[in-house]
Formats: sequence, C-alpha cells, structure tokens
Amino acid sequence: MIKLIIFDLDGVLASTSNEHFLAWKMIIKDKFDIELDDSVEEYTKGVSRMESLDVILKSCNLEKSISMKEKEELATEKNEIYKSLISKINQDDIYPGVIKLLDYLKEKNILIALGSASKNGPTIVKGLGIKEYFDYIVNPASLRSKPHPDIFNNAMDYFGLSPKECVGIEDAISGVQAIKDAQMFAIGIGSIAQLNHADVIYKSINEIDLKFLKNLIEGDHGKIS
Ligand code: B16
Ligand code: MG
Repeated sequence: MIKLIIFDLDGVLASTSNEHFLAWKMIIKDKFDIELDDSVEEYTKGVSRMESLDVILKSCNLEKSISMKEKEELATEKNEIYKSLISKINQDDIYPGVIKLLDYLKEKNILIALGSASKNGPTIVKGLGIKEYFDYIVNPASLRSKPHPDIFNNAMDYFGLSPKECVGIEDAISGVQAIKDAQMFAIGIGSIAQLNHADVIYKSINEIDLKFLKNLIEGDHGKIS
C-alpha cells in the first residue's frame, strides 16, 4: 500500500530544468566565451548547484584553472541569472497533467512531498501556485545530492514510513538512481533509453495512467504499462 509520493520538481512538475541549463550556458559564454554543449545538461540534472558547476567545468577542461572562491562566485551569479529567468513563473508553467494528478492523490489521501535538489524549490512551487498540495518539502541544503538517496529518505523518514510505502517520480538519471537506492518504486519521466533503471517510464507526467497508479497505490505492482 502506497502512502507517500515524492515528486522531483525541475523537469517533472515544470520545465525549469531548461532555465537551469540556460543560466549555466549564459554564464559560461559570458565568463569564458565557451559554448556549453547540450549533451552536458543531462549530467547536471538533479545534482546540486556546486556539483553541476563541477560537471560543467570538467566538460570545458576548466576544472583545474578555477579557484574555490571563483567557483562560489560563478555559482552565485548563475543562481541570480536563473532567478531572473524564472521570475515570472506562474500557473501557466505547470506541465499538463500535474494538477489532475495532484488532485487525484489528494482525493486518495496520499501524502505528497517535494523531493527536489533545488534550494529554489519552495519559491518555484509557490510561483506555480501548487504549494498547498505539498504535505512536506525536503530541504536539500544539508543533504547529499542525487544520486544519493538522502532526499527521498528524508521525506520517507519525516512521515515514519518504509520504502515499500513510497513512490518517487523523477526525470533525471541521478534522480531515478536515488529513488532505487532508497529502495522505493521509481516512476521515470522522459526517455526509456536514459531512465531504464526506473520501474515504469512515461514520456510526460500527463501520460501517467491513473488506473496503473490506482493499482500501484493499492499494492498491485504487477501491472506495469
Ligand atoms: P538550485 P530537481 C535540481 O532540481 C536541478 O535538476 C539541477 O539542475 C540543479 O542544479 C539543482 O536542482 C539545484 O538547484 O541551484 O536551484 O539549488 O531536478 O532535483 O528538482
Ligand atoms: Mg529534475
């Protein structure tokens, strides 16, 4: 019996993963005149701001030439750009199907948590107008980033539940790994090629089959679409 669903934010509830990477692209172009390759984006998803920066600097062969102080400045500036890119975020930015799914879970008395690596998570769900749906928002500040399971375990522990009672929904390879390492059921949102460790994969949240979800919630994990 499932009692808690833990949602990732960027790339699951809204397209804010695009703004994260756009902000990185802008700052790397501005500071180093380098065009960041789009293929790097996947490796920045679900990981913290500083870890994303490490991935990016490595992809540009810059990791050895930047001091810790410069890294902190770059990360701060990236966050300022990101915040300006999402400053007008509102209900129109919620992915199709999200509200229908949240309403369905509320109707079924399922607990809802936000399990995002983003320190901007609370501001974003407020801007999207969906903050009231969440029974708990994980504070990622002192937790290890995905692919470590800490963010998902934190939500589970808050409610005193076991992994079998929790489901995680993620768009990132690192996020699916984190859910599986927390020994929870993983719903992947995105491509089968990238998220093949998930227990079930949908192209978008709008495609999650509510009949399947009902079976999952009631304990029948066998019916995978
Ligand atoms: P911030 P998620 C993650 O959010 C993003 O996928 C990742 O690209 C970003 O670096 C991370 O949040 C930290 O975000 O700089 O706002 O603290 O996908 O776990 O919802
Ligand atoms: Mg994400």
